[in-house]
Amino acid sequence: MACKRGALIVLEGVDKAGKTTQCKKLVQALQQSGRPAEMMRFPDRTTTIGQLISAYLEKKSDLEDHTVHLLFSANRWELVPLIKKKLEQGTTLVVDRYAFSGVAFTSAKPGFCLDWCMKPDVGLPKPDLVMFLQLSPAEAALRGQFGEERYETSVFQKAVQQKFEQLMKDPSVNWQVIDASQSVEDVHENIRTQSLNTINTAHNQQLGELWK
Ligand code: NYM
Repeated sequence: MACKRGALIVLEGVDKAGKTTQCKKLVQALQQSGRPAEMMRFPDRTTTIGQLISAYLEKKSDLEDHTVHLLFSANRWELVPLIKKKLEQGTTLVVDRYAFSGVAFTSAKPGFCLDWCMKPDVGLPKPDLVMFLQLSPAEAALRGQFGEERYETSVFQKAVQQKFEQLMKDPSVNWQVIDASQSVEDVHENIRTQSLNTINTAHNQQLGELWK
């Protein structure tokens, strides 16, 4: 009997929303309940392309804006064979950022439109569920200072938030907004419930293609 496929679950949101903490907690909870699950994150800074991106984010190098956008996308495409293999094997993937961050961050720069930014990611494996961790800029500020990396300013993050809101209007993607201002445990419970429903339905569905 062919094994049931895993679900592709993505967490998105502006910086400080708690994505990484929640991805880790979700993977742990799924594994503890006997469901194979692994975490992935984008950018994946371990690959050759990921190292170019990492140096750019750390301001150790400069890259032209279109170029770095395409590198972020290439960094997802290079992981597609692995993503498909894991899902086919029945492993659920919990992904910290995906193409939505790619589009939201680049299109927040002057001179970029959503449409151009989406193009390179058209056809990527389509997430079965995208949870947007919603946190107001004021609440994000209460969680402490931004780091030193590129894009980590409140002005830019506000622009990114607006781009995410535009992307969330697209009904072809299964968006769920999660109130990230609650306690870590309450947010986790919400995310876990949504994920379990998705894992159960993804079993019987074919993996889709994003924005196609
Ligand atoms: N980012 C992330 C992009 O600009 N484009 C992308 O495609 C992705 C996946 O990189 N500020 C930005 C968002 C973040 C930064 O940070 C990665 P972190 O802390 O590794 O998630």
